[in-house]
Amino acid sequence: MKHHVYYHMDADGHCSAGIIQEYLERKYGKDVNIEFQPINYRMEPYTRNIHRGDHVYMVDFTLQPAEKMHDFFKLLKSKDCEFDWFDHHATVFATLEKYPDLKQVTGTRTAEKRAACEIVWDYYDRDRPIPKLITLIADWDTWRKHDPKEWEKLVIPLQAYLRYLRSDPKHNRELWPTFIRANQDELVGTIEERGGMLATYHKQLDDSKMRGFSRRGTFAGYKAIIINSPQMNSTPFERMDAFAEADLAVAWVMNRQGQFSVSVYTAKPEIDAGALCQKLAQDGPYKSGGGHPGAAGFQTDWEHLSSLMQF
Ligand SMILES: [Mn+2]
Repeated sequence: MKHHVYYHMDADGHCSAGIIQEYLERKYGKDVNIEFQPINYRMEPYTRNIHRGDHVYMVDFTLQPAEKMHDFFKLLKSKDCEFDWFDHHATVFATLEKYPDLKQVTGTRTAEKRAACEIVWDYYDRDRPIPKLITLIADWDTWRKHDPKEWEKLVIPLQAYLRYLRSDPKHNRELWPTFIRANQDELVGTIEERGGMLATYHKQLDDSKMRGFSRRGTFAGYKAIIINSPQMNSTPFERMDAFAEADLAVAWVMNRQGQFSVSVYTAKPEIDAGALCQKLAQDGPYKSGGGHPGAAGFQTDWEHLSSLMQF
């Protein structure tokens, strides 16, 4: 029997998959057969290796559009697979509403401000105290800045450190079991020191990129700061003076498939970036998009994207 773990390609998804890996290694031994399947909105899930009776997990992710999620569920059902599904993105509830039979899938779908790695931990490991590492990743993923000092000192440095270490369990099988079992106080010291240096350097690169390449204009009718760049989060935008007057911060890039991948952020509570991205995705050719009220994304083509931007 094989375990197939599908997980969102970010720190929360990597960590969620890592928690399942650590759990399975304890339960079945280190040689347990796990196939890691990182996934993102523009990708098709690779399902050809799924055989009768396998155990399938999907963490921090819901296939979009909803039909795709339902087809995946039906495929697993036809192969008598066990299926555990965990997500905390807004898209999950629209999907459940459209296909109520998905509610029978085991796992956790939450509307609370909790990260996938936390709900996955609670499901498999609720009797062990949650490692500090996981809470720091969850704080980042759900943008919980309850302690601004810790945010600068640990939360952001941990993101840099995880990227440096290549935290995708598909590429680094040792990382998550080691980190989850580590003395968390010592690990926090390492994150602060090594991650801190990486984060400072990263910040300097981001700021020079923003100075050199961002433009002010409108996006889908909203006042926006727009940049042509991959791998952005909202913090370089937030450090700009113009951010206070803007409704949206937008980063777009042409991906390897030739599609245009657009990230949209907002600090305005009256704007729902997740709903906006879902709508804009429907207006374009690929129908793929969604996310959180403050941070979301979608895929489209150049014709549609260029029509959304005015300078
Ligand atoms: Mn997440």
